[in-house]
Amino acid sequence: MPNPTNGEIAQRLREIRILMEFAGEPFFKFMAYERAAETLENAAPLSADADPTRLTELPGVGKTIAGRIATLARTGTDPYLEELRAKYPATLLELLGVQGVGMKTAQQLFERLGVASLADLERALDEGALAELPRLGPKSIENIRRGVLSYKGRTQRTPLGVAQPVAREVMAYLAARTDARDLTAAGSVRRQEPTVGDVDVVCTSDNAAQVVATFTAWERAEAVLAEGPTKASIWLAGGLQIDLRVLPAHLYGNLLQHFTGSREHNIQFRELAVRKNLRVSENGIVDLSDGRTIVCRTEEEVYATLGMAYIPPEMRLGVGEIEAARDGTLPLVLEAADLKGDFHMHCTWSDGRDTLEEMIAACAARGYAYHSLSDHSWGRGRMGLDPEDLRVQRARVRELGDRHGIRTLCSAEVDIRADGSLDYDDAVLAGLDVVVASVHSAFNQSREAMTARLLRAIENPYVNVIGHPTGRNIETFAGYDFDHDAVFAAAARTGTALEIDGQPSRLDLPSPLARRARSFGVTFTCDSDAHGVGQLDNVAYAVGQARRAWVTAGEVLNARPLEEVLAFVEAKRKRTADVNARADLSV
Ligand code: DGT
Ligand code: CA
Ligand code: CA
Ligand code: ZN
Repeated sequence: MPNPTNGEIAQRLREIRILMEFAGEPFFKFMAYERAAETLENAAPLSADADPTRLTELPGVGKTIAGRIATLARTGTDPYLEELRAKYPATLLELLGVQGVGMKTAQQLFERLGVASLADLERALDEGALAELPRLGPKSIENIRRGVLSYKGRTQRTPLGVAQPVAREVMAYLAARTDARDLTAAGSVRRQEPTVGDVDVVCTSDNAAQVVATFTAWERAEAVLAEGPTKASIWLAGGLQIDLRVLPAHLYGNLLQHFTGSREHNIQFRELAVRKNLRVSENGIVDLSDGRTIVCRTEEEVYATLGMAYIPPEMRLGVGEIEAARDGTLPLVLEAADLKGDFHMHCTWSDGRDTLEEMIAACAARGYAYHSLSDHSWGRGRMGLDPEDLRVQRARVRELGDRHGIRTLCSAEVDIRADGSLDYDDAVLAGLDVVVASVHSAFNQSREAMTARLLRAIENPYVNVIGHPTGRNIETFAGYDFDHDAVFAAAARTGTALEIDGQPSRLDLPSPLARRARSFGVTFTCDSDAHGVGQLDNVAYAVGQARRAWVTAGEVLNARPLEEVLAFVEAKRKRTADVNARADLSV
């Protein structure tokens, strides 16, 4: 174990302090730990063999605490801390972190109701058990209920796929019931972060009070956290917070830019402004040479005032976009309207909810020029298509595509087995128009094995797209381990596209990796991975992630006309055949 830092030791001292207070120790005793924690945070780093007698020279550190600090520095823990931990579950700290739950209330909850965690507290609230406690009126109980929501909101991030529809829903509600204009989601939702802390919505109105009142009266609002003349915050069931701000119309550009963030982007933006003798704030841009304030109706004006290109919100991450916009090298990123099709979707033939014809009709209705049906292959335990099914589906696909006026490509999402071989043999794959291959099993292989597995799939002449390349789940799994650069290089060299999967739980490739893949010259696809008609819209999340990665339309296979897609497939088959022919000659 590495040496604990001063900060870590201070954290343990605070844990002791909280548990002592909880145990009913006298004020002066536990506060000594608080003071010692503060001292340590401001002291020179301790070594593991810190001498207890020297430690008493630190301000506010007596003999007992000096001994504990020395033990903590040496071992990372302390007998007294362990004694307290044995008596009180660690989850008590959650309870004490809830606004509205003071020390006294926490003690009562623990001793009388056996409430020792956030989950216990939620259960007790639901059962109405808190009303039994003395000195806890309905108002305090309501405060605790809000505190629980807030605690969860602070500690749990919400998937974009949940937050974005909520943002749309509340904006539609406000648009219908008030005179709010310029309704826009700001913050992390606008930047299309895979998960969000809270939802920010901004608008303009001549009647801010009415907009705020309508917002706080929304039927989905579980509790109102704050309400002012031009802003309010509500919580929904489950703890998702929505912040609303009603902005003056003439400052809309400045404020939207401010509330879109990211913080890093805004900091860099302001630094650049200062170098141009401009001071940026949410209330306008002050020209320091003459004291004039420039207010902007649109965000475009904000960026133009600083002499730079407009930066799309998804790119505002503080990762070089400011410099690129200043230098005129910011790429023109993919837009939803660039997409001409979608390569990844399932129907009832495998694990989709809607029929083949429903999926095809829905793709035609979206105005796609083409799309491909990519049901699962048969090797997995769940339903998948065997080669004969696939042959039958292929005939149906042609006929239904014609009927609905769209070119439906016959495809499959073929499992990449643990050894990198594929679930269909080459003769079957050769009969498909385009092939998606994905890893759905054996995620815990070694880095070497997983890299070799992916490379072998990429080398297959019939594999055109690697589906959800990292296998991550945005809430539960970071993705399997493999050599990203080796895979990106092979994908670029062989003409194999890497998918940006728009299913909200996946968003895979993750945008930082997609940005890296760009530097290898990789071609991407932006797909919905829809398992039903309603999920075809997921492609918008894929576009959002592509934009975060600076991906341009030229780099996206399904932004190209059908002939180019077919040529991409043909080129790989031909290239591999040529390589094999050359290999045969040299034998
Ligand atoms: P989140 O909610 O954690 O997913 O991330 P954001 O970016 O939505 O953060 P949030 O909701 O706290 O604030 C929205 C935007 O407002 C943020 O991206 C930038 C701006 N903002 C908020 N507070 C501050 C601040 O203290 N300083 C600066 N410079 N900007 C802020
Ligand atoms: Ca936010
Ligand atoms: Ca916020
Ligand atoms: Zn899949």
